[in-house]
Amino acid sequence: VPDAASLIQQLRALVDDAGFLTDPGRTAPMLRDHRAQYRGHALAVVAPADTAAVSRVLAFCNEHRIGVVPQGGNTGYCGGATPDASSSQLLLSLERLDRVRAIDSANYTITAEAGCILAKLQSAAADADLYLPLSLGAEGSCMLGGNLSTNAGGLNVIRYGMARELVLGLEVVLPDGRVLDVLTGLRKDNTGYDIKSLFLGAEGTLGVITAACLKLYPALRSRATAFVAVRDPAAAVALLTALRGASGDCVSSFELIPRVAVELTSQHIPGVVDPLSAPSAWYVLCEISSSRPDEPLDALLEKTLAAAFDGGLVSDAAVAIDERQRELFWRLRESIPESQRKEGANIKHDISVPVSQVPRFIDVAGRWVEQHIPQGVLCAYGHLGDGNLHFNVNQRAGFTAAQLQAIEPKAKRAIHDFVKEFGGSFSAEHGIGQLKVFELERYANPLELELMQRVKHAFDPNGIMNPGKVLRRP
Ligand code: FAD
Ligand code: 2HG
Ligand code: ZN
Repeated sequence: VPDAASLIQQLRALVDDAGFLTDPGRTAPMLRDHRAQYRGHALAVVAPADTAAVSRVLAFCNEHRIGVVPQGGNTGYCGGATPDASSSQLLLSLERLDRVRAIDSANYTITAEAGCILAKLQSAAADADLYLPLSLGAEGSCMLGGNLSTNAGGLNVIRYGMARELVLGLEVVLPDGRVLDVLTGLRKDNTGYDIKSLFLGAEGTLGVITAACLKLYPALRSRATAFVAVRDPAAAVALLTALRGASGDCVSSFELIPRVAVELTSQHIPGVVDPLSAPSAWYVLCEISSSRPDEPLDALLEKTLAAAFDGGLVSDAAVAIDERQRELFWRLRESIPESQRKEGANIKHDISVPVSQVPRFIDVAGRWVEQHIPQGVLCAYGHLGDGNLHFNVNQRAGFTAAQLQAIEPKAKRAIHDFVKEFGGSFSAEHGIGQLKVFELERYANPLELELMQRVKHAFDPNGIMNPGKVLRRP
């Protein structure tokens, strides 16, 4: 059996010089997760330059039973891209696979490699007068391969779906090093099982995504954005229904924001101010958009808001008058996670229930938080249009992080049990990683879990792909 030093030497020979990372200044941040909840040690850190090099590395790891942890932008919330502490796993960064391979304007597609930063892909599409709708707060650093492997959601799901729904084709390196090339741009292709879809949301446990072909849309030419004080979450849902109806289903974002998030972002994030003059317990940030130029969307939004005001759903609203103001509204929303981090510790629950059930869920689960977590403040916000709330609890002033963290297991159990009662999901968009492996075992449909284990075994019989993530090691 080769020793670690010999394995490292052989791995080094499989990549070019720039692909073998040893500088601790570079590798240290790659060996902990974004929230610094997990720290790992790796046998080696490699960043192959192309698909062929990824293939060589995986074939070698499969032969020697070396666990492989793929990593993109390392912005994931569940520790999925962090190796364990054994120093026996390989960290495989996709960051150098960063080429846009093609844009086919008539086919409305972009083909790009896994290490492309999402914002770069959005810009590439815009340069071709097209639109890539995948958008999330981490878009300046998360990468396409990570987005697809977590089946990321984000801010435009209500109109365009999750990352999965944008994928037409994939290039994937299988654990044994073979390259599965199904990188087509076909919108119609009913030729047997949809194998590629299994890699979407698999969090690197079945293979390594090296490239993808994504759907694009016509560029947006009209847009209206409002920051709205709503009476309560039920009023927010009623406003959503009204806006969907009035706009011909042009709602592209519909985000719920509680007062505490406005306070935290105004306090911690430079440039963020409360857009409205009087405080309100709840707000909505909504956007309607169209690819038709000069559509009077502002007028339509104002008319809908005025009717909601008359109906007692809305107490005040600001419709963005220009791009600067629109950007400020979005900065407030997108910097909520950062402002929470600056405030102190927080417990995250990334949950979803049917949109119609969100108000009752906030009521029931919110009451539980109030009664059982005196050391925490509920900060429930997120993608109301998708029924997805970040039902987070922040550290309350006067209490320590440890005091909040002590209640985390009990809180998680109670909140996730409520989610189950409501027919919801305990992981709406952030995935499982290593954080929620036991939650998956507890709440998944047992037959579905068995099928997942069988799929894992079929794709990765030696168990080298991201061991211990999503599913427990056998
Ligand atoms: P990483 O963190 O590097 O990896 C995530 C998982 O994918 C890991 O399991 C990793 O092993 C695997 N992986 C990475 N690349 C590959 C590959 N090429 N092949 C196979 N497996 C791979 N998420 C949302 O869904 N919606 C949001 O609105 C949202 N907002 C966020 C806002 C902020 C400020 C932050 C910090 C995060 C947010 N996230 C959100 C979470 C995160 O950004 C997403 O999950 C993102 O898609 C992860 O991409 P990444 O490149 O950083 O992946
Ligand atoms: C968002 O929607 C992200 O801003 C982060 O998904 C959520 O930090 C969180 O809980
Ligand atoms: Zn989110």
